Amino acid sequence: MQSGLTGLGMIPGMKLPDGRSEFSMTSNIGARTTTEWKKLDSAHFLHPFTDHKSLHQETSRIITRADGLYLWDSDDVKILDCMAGLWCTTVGYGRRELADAAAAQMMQLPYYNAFFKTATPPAIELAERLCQLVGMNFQHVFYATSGSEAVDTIIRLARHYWAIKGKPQKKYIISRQYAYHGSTIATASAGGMADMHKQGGDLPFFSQVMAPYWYGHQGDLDEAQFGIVAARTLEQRILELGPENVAAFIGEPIQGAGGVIIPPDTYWPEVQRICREYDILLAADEVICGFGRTGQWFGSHTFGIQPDLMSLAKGLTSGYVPLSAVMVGDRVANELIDHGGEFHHGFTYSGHPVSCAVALANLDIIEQENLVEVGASQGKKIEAQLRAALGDHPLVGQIRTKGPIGAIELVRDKSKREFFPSDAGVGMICRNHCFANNLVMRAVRDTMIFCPALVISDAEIAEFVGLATRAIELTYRDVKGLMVG
Ligand code: PXG
Repeated sequence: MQSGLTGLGMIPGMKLPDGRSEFSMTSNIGARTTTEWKKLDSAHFLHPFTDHKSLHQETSRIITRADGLYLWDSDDVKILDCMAGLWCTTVGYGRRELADAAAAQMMQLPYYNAFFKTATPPAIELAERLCQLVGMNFQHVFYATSGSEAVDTIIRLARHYWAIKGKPQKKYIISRQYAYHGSTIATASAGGMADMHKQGGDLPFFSQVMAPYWYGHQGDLDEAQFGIVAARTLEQRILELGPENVAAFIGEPIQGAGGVIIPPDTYWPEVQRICREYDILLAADEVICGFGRTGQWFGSHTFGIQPDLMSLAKGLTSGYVPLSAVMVGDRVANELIDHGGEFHHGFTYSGHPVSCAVALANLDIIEQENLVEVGASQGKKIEAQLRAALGDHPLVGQIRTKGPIGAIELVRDKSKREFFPSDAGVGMICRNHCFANNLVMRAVRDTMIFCPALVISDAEIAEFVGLATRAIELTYRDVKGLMVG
C-alpha cells in the first residue's frame, strides 16, 4: 500500500510566495488506476447524501483536476461543470491568486484562534470588507466554517437576542417547504426537506410554510398574486403559533437546492412587511445567493430585502477552502454587544486566517474582473440561448434565470403545467444523460438546475446550451411514452 503522500509530486518552478522553496500540490493521478480508485472509494468512503448500496453497485466518477469551468476525471475525460462544484466556484477553478494567498498565509500564520481576546489581520480585514459590500445596516461579522454552522449561529443568535430582550419564549424559527439550510440537527430541522426531517432533523420549535414556487403550484393565480399568497402563509403561521413565540423567519432569496425557486417580485416585500408587523427577525440565507450569484452582490440586494441576519459561505472563498460568515445587523449586534454578556458560541475555525486570506483574494478577483456585472450579463445570454434552443420543446415547461443561476422545468404537459409522476424519475434520467455527455447539471425533482462560475465565456455558454439541449432531447426520447398528446 502507498502512504497518503506518495501521490503528491513536485513540479519544478513553482515557488512559495516568499521564494524560499519550490512546491507542488498536484496529485499524481497515475499513482492508481481508475479501477483502483473506484474500489478504494467503495471500500472506505461514505459519501454525503448518498444511497450507499446503489453507489457501490454503480461506483463513483473520480475527479482529479480542474481549470476554469472544466473538470477532468481519472480517465482524463473533460467535463463542463455548470454547477460551480456545489454552487461554490464563483471565480472558476485553477485560480493561482487563491493558491498563492493560502500559501502565503500558511507560511505567515497558518492558524490562530479568536477566542481569548486575540484576532488575526485577515479575519479583521475581511470583516470590514464584508460589511462594506453588504452595506445596509450591517457592521459586524461572526465567522464559522460551513453554511450549516452559519445558519446554526443564526438560530442561536436569534433566540439569544430575544432572551436578552426579556422574551425567551420567542423561539420558533419559521422557514419554507423545499428550503435547504444545512445538515446539522438544527439546520435540517430548519430546512423544508421532509426526508431530512425523518432522519433526525426533527427538533421542536421549527415550522415550515409555503415556498414561493409559482410554476410548481397548480392554480390560476398570476405570479404577482401568487407571491402575496405565498408570503401570507407566513403571516398565518405566525398568528397560529403566536407572534410572542416566534423568533425569526429564515429564507434563501432564491431557493437553490430546492430547485432554483425564484420568487415573484411581490413576495419579499410582503415577507418584510409581515416580519416588521409582528416583530419577527428576518434572516436571509445567502449561502448560495451571495457574491454575484443572482446578478447583484447579494440576493438581498437583488430582491430589496433588508434582513437582520445573513449567512454567507460557498462563493465567499469560491469553495477553495471552507469558510462561512454571519452578517449581524445593527439591531441584533447592538443588543448582543451592549446587553448580551458572554455569547457562549463559536468554533475552533471561526475566522481561520488562511480561509479569510483566500476570501480576500477571491473578493479581489470578483472586484477586479467585475464578475458581478459579467455574471449578470452572461446569465442573460444563457437565458436567451436556452429559450432559442429549448423554448418550444414539448418537454420544457419553463426556463427561468436570475443572473447566472437558473432552472429548466421538465413537464408531462406544458400547456397545463403538469408534472410527470415522481416515480418516473425524469429529472434523474436527464441528469444521467448530462453526466454521460460530460455536462454537470443537477436535477431536483424534474427541475434541471444550473449555476456556472461567473467567468463562463460565450463559447462555454454555447457549449452548455448545446449539451443541455442534447440531454433534454435524449430524455424526451426516453419518456415520450409518458407524455400527453
Ligand atoms: N444554506 C444554504 C442556502 C445552502 O445551500 C447550506 C446552508 C449549508 O451549507 P454547508 O456548507 O453546511 O453544506 C447550504 C448548502 C444541493 C446541495 O444538493 C446544496 C448544499 C449543500 C449540499 C448539497 O444542491 N447547500
